Amino acid sequence: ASDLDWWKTALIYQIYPRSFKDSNGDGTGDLNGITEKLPYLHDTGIDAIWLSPIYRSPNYDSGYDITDYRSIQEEYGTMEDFERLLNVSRSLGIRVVLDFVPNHTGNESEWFNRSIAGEAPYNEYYVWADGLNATYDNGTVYTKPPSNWISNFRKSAWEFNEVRGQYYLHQFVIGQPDLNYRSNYVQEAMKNVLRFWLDKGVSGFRVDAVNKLYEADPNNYGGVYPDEPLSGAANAGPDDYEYLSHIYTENLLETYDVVYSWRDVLDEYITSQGEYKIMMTEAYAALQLMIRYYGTSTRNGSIPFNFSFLGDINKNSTAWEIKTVIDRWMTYMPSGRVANWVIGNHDQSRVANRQGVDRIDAMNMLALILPGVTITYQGEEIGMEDGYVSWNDTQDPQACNTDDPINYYLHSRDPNRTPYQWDSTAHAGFSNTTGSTWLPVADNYLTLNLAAQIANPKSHYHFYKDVVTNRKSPAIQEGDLDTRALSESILVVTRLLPGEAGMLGVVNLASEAQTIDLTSLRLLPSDLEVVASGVNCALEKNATLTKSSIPVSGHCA
Ligand code: TEU
Ligand code: CA
Repeated sequence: ASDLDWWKTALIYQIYPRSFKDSNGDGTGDLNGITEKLPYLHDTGIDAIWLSPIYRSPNYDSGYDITDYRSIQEEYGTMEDFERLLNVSRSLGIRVVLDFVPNHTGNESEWFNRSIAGEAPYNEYYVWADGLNATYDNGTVYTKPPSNWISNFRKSAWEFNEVRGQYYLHQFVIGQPDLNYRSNYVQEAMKNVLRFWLDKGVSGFRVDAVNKLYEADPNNYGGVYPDEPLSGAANAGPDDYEYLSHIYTENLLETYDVVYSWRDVLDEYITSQGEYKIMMTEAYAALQLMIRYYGTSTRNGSIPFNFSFLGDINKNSTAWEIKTVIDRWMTYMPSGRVANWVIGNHDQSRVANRQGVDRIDAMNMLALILPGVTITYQGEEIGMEDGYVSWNDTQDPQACNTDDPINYYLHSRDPNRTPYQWDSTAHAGFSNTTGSTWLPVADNYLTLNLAAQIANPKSHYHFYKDVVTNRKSPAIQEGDLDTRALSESILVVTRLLPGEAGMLGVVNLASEAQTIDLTSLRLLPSDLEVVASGVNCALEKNATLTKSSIPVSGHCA
């Protein structure tokens, strides 16, 4: 695809830098490790890499608490290392997309420290508020937070700062103070962060937690931050995020204009760099709210991540249900916009755990043959599984903040962030440290690793790579989409383009082999080609369909 159109069908590989490849033996992944593995990514056929945050950070939230947006995390390397990564990527035809974290900085940032000190204009960079006076039953007066808001990672979203004598808002951990988007200074400062990296030649951004940018404006509520109503969610305690309905802290309408204004910044670079810059926004929200990120009839926006494969499909989903999930997005998406498919990320259980090992190939295939952008989270191409991380080894604040050494794992994102399993050597080839790796390597690495899968033609990796090769066909790049559930267990996806070989993907969710009657589909040109079928083994690849039916293997026993 051309430099202006590449993003419309980009296969983007999400790299979690801490866990991808450690080049200097300190047990933590780094930029030179990524550069070292670029030839592998090129050989796999991906178009771009998205790097989870690589900026300086004390790691209260694994790098999403940023000290300086224009710096490189020391344990990951230097700015020169980054520029080398960019150059090597470019020489291989791989574009680099960065993580842009606009909702909050880290609490070690200079902006925050100047804000604490009350220095203009930083004084208004964050969401500061006075505490409220309250009285205990015994008559003692005390101060309580400005509202009942709860952090995504449990407990009050307000933290008192002694020096400034006020509370600041943090929708995530205490070390992630929320920026104040009602300040024009913040709006401009963040646009300049985008420009800093665009000037270096990055190809766009994944935008973090964008639906948290704005909170209710006290000016509209008699000068106070309004309390959020109880959600009524079962099993949610008063410290849990799910305890409240987030009507004042999520998806406020002001958000969209900011996203559209970032699009304008990115578009400044189309002429100067001759390349379209992608923007993908992360917002877990209702479909109608996500769709608005695309833009309006007069303004362009971003590509909202489509998280429905993560949230709305499980181990028991039928072919009909999966079809519904696909069709829903395609129906709601405004015409002329680009879809996006996500089957995993660093915040969610692995596909192997969420949808089951039998469905790894099916999910990879769907994500790769549907129209639009697709994201592969590192390790999904080999079907990595959630690793075991003990309470003592736990890093994720979402788990630590439960203070519960027994049930913490229900909230932990560490299991899906364990180091990439390259081979069967020590630390799975991720690191040659003599100590320990930042998170333990999953103990199945001796058998589940890339090297073993490269050696096995029936592996997840070879299946993935074959579909990636097929993805480059005109039919998958541009063809029309048709989805059909022939039964509870057979899902058929076709991509047809007049004058080109069509592409057909069949998912068999049953454990036994089945034969499907293609004539019943009534859409088969004689040159339709099978991309892949079956689940996990015995794939019917590249068979030209001159016959009226094809056998579809069941998943591996
Ligand atoms: O996640 C945003 C977000 O909404 C998360 O709370 C998500 O719902 C949760 O992790 C699911 O378990 C983004 C990043 O992807 C995440 O890693 C960060 O922790 C978070 O923002 C704060 O920056
Ligand atoms: Ca916010």
